[in-house]
Amino acid sequence: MTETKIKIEGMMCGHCQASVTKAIMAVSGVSAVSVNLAGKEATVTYDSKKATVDAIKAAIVDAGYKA
Ligand SMILES: [Cu+2]
Repeated sequence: MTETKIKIEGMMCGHCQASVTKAIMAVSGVSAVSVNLAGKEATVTYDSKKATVDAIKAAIVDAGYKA
């Protein structure tokens, strides 16, 4: 498993945090997500054989935020 931190812009409240968490968890190969609202950062644990940072970032952008 690989752990990476991704900077996220545009989260304003707990709802945004939940949306981003859900979007990242939906990426195939992601096993854990911890979104820090105040720190504007997500810590993502994923299987590098199945998921890529680019795919995770794309999911964040699709959810309406900037990665
Ligand atoms: Cu919000």
